[in-house]
Amino acid sequence: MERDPVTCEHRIGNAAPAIANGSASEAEPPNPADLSAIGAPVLQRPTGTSSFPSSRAFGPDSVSKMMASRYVTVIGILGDPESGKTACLASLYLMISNAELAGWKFADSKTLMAFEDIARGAREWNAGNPPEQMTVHTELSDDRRPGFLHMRLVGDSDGRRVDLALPDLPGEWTTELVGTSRADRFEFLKAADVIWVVLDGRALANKERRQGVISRVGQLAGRLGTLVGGKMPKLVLVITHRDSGEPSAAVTTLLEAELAKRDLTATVIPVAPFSDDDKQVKSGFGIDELIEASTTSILPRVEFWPPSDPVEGMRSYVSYRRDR
Ligand SMILES: Nc1nc2c(ncn2[C@@H]2O[C@H](COP(=O)(O)OP(=O)(O)O)[C@@H](O)[C@H]2O)c(=O)[nH]1
Ligand SMILES: [Mg+2]
Repeated sequence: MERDPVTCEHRIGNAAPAIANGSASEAEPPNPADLSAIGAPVLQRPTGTSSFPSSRAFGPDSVSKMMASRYVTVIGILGDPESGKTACLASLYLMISNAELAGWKFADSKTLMAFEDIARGAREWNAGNPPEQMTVHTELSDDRRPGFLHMRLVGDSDGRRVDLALPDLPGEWTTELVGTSRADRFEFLKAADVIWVVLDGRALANKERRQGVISRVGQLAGRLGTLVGGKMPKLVLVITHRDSGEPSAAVTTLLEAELAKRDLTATVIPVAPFSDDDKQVKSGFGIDELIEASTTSILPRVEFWPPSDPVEGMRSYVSYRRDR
């Protein structure tokens, strides 16, 4: 400020005489309360959680908590060991994370670590060769509670947001459900919107194994019917190994007939979460269709306010939806 520096009151040499001139400051005894505060924390500890959420698989209680705040589409995934359940989830994750899933974009996932864990197998290529097994065999830390994966997607065409809760269950659970009807761990299916029954396409293509697989689907559907008590969620038959060939019309008809015996219908979707022959069928084939089928409701859409010509004396407003 262009004043003489010597006159500056903040200069060290200038400050000392100021204290010496002040009368009380030196003579006052130190306050004991101030002394005891020395070394104590300067700031209050924040009360919120200090770390990021774990992002591992959800327990059923966390899914319920999430369902309290928004609509969550719960998908039940059943199928024998090695049928391709984990592969479908890993493929879904790899597709959406590379923006390859037609019609959908990634919006969020609360369980990224859990997705990473199941997809890791597919990334570990040795010397340029794809791994023998793309997925690791599913084992749960808790044998009684399913672990859920969460993913939020946004539809490209309508901006629709869907939250999916997908459990990655060991195939042994399905085997035990069919064999011994052990159903306690499948309580969550009562809240499911969709059930995927994952079938190994190679077993269905094989004439000797085919009938066995089909009658097991029937038994499984029967067990599911008893489990959910009447109101069956939408059934999707997911046929993997599309890369080894398309399921024949005969197979689809037999599957549908088997379900019809129990008054059930299902959507059949052939998929190839991974492909041995990328030129014929690309890895991730059919996963977009699977998601589409799982997110569209079986109920017809209700037109919110259908247009109609006014009629003199008609009480349209009062009787709106009375006939539904
Ligand atoms: N080529 C090919 N391999 C598949 C397909 N689906 C699953 N697999 C493989 O089959 C094996 C068993 O699949 P997995 O998902 O672990 O079976 P899960 O026991 O039902 O979870 C894995 O090595 C997958 O990579 C497919 O459509 N094509
Ligand atoms: Mg698995």
